[in-house]
Amino acid sequence: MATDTTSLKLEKIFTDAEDFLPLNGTDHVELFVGNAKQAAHFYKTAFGFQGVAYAGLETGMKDRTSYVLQQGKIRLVLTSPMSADGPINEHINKHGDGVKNVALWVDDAVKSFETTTGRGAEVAFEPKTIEDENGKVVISGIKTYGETVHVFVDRSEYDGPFMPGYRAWDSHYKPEDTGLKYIDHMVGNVGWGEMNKWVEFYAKVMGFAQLISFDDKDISTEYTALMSKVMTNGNGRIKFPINEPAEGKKKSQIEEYIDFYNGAGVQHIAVATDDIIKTVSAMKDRGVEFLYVPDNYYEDLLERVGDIDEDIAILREHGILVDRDEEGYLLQLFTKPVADRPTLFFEIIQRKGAQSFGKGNFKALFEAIEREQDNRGTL
Ligand code: TYF
Ligand code: FE
Repeated sequence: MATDTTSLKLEKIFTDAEDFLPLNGTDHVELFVGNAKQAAHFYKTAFGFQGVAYAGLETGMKDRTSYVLQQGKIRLVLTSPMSADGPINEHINKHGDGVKNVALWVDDAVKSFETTTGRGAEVAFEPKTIEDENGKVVISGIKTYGETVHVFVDRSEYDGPFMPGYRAWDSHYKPEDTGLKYIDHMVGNVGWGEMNKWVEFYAKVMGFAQLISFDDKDISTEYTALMSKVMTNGNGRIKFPINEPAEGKKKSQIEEYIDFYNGAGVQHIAVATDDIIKTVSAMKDRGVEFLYVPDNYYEDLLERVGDIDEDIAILREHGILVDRDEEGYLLQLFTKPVADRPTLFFEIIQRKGAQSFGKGNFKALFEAIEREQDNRGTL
């Protein structure tokens, strides 16, 4: 591991200090899936999300059905097409189930659109106002890596369940939550040699800065075969690491993703909890599969991370990983892919001071991922 001990800091590498794209946070994440009804059941049952809103034939939506789920501040939208053709079908045909829209909550969706397209963003869709009896929402969209879109959402004049066109979804089935609070970061996988292009996109077009830490020195080791840089917005609420494959002894996990997703896309959504042991045991009980970490990971854990509040035996029982940086430590664990293609997965993370991403766990983590790749015959 690199021994540079400068603490994690924001470094504006491409732009000046002005935040020309103020973002309040993540508004929602929309997945295009083959069967939204069943996916909604999965995220409720296994992850503990609650049903919030619905749009479909009953609400006058003809071409699609969408379910909105929420837990803490995390809002997921699951959308399936209602007919044979069209862009949602094409997206699912090409990518399988995956993230289409990473929506960002802004005060002005028109200005956000004009600023970013003026700085070179490609248009996904022009600003539009949608209205119903609950008020109005203004949305606009720009393209990012692959076929992924950043939607800007201004909901300042709306007071309804999700957006105009949706109605409250009141299901009798309300499984208990699992303690998930907010999205900590969302990672994009991009093609060979494309990481810096997208790093530059987030810097120039969206005013993000690279989050520099001792973490990102030579991240590409014999185990990882990937490179990664973390981009963050002005107030630090949005963090987007970008991975690209690297040449290694084995096939890069990023290349495996790109092969199955047929291009760049969201690799993982990291969700924060303030009690990872409780969250992970609840999710396991409900059938979520996590990456397996061998027992010997825990043998030298205390030497590596020093004193921690948690009982190592319990962390070991659940396979929870720990890493420390200059500011504190973090606990994290990764699910297996949530669909059949080895593409999108989730990370459960609890931060106790640390603002980094678990570099000390990369060896154990990447070996675990490689074992899974080996089982799939894709290594
Ligand atoms: O977001 C991160 O950087 C960490 C580590 O394929 C990581 O969660 C990096 C790459 C990867 C899986 C996890
Ligand atoms: Fe992560």
